[in-house]
Amino acid sequence: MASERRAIVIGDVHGCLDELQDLLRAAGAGPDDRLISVGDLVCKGPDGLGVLDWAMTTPNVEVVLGNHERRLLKHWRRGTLSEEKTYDADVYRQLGSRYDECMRFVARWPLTVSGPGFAVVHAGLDPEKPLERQSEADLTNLRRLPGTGRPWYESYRDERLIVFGHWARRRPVVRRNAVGLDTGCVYGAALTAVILPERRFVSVPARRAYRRKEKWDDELAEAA
Ligand SMILES: [Mn+2]
Repeated sequence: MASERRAIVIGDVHGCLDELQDLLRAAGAGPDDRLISVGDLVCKGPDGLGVLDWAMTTPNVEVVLGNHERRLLKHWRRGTLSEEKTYDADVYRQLGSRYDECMRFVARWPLTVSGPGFAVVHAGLDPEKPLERQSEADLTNLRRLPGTGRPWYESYRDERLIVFGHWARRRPVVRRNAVGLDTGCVYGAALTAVILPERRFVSVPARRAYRRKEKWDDELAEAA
């Protein structure tokens, strides 16, 4: 019987190319694996162009749109440059003359990527709606549900495993039907991937802290 193709879902890279390469090595990633990024390949970290280059030139890579790419894309489509975040200028500097080429590439990224029994989104979803009816804003930005203020995944009841990033914790969120992979590499913690269907976690330490983080939201990861 042919074994199911592995999917290696990779947490928020934020320009940390060295750690991405460490992680791919640690996971034993090869050309037969599906490599799926939760998005936010760029911004905050040192080498956004290097990471985009990896995604552009590696045929088995799929990326879902992150909130940072969504912001860059919105400005690119308007013909403006974003000044919404202090680090946006760094991204433009990193992309340099390849800015247009990079934005054309990012413009093709979907909001979700699916596989057998799982779906990957950048941030979260409204537990009351099917995946096909989620808003772009929720998929790229949602952390806590309006009203209760609780994390979206605590109210998510579906069987389908949702793998997400966006919410940096020192440890991954691991639940029956939801896995959160942002372990704050850009803040000096770790870059994490989950290998499906076996659900094996692989993590590599950040080589250094590229940005400071004042406070970590770890309390809920502990409770999960
Ligand atoms: Mn994000």
